[in-house]
Amino acid sequence: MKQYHDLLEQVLNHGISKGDRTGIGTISSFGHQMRFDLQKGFPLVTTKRVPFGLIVSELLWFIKGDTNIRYLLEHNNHIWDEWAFKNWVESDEYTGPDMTDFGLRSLNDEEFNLDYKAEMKRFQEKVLTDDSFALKYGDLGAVYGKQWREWQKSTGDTIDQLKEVIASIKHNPDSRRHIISAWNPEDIPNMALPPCHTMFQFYVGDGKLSCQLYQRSGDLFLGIPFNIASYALLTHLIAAECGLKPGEFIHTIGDAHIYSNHLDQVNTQLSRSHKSLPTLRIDSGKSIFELEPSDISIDNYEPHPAIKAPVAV
Ligand code: THF
Repeated sequence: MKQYHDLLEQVLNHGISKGDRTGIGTISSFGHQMRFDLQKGFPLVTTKRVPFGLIVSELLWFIKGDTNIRYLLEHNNHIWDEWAFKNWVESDEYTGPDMTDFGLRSLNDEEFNLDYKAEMKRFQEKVLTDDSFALKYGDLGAVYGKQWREWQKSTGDTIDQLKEVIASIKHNPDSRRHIISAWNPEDIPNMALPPCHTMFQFYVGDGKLSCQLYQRSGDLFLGIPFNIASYALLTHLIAAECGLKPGEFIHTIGDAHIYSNHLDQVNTQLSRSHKSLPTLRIDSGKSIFELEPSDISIDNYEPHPAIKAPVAV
């Protein structure tokens, strides 16, 4: 994963200081590309432990077309909690302590952080146990799963982009239109967060399936290791579905940034040496639409220890 360290170094050394939506501040640089040959091992970062199980349950959640965090909570996956929580605490029905700007305040105010944690725990319990609450406040709106599987047409019916792309890869491999878009301008106001991975394209050559992602915005320390592994996994799954071998994953990023409160972590990570890449194991002859998280695992992953960092909301 030299490509990933090179990008961290490039942004660290040549990026510019830039404010952002979250108020934390970043070092940022525009327009970068990394290539990963999926024949040379599975691209899971080895210079810190990356929780692969969370990547699997998030990707299967997208593939199911689900947009409600209940499924993620059932799989102990909390990476989307803050965005659903935000809708809840900003709603008229919420009567607990004021949670305005909880992302920033939980970092800077220890007393507030305790209230926030208690409130978040209550929220998670309610999404898991109360169906009507979950329907209303567990849902992130028209995010990835919805656009991939049920893009809303003006005529009333919907488009299943994932099924259509799998069919076009199988029946018309040379096509230059194997594209899935999550960027639906009309639906953006209905999303908890506009999609960061906005569109991706598949390419078939030499019996191999490659994928290129255009990501408009990338949190290099926390999000990008997840995004690389997630799209590499998706490429493996679709290749298996279509009887192809995995080729390359090409990751193109618009605003590539390091949050100002991740700098110590990035420097720690850059001081570590790379280990050999793990391999992916998919235990089933199931179709991509039937896979369960327990069907997918990783072998020979011996990374350096995890490095904690706060996520910007
Ligand atoms: N917002 C920001 N600021 N960064 C992101 O990476 C991001 N995402 C998704 C949506 N908004 C984002 C959410 N994806 C983690 C990883 C991916 C996320 C969100 C959070 C994270 O905190 N990872 C920790 C482990 C967490 C855990 O164990 O629960 C890590 O150390 O990797 C980009 O798609």
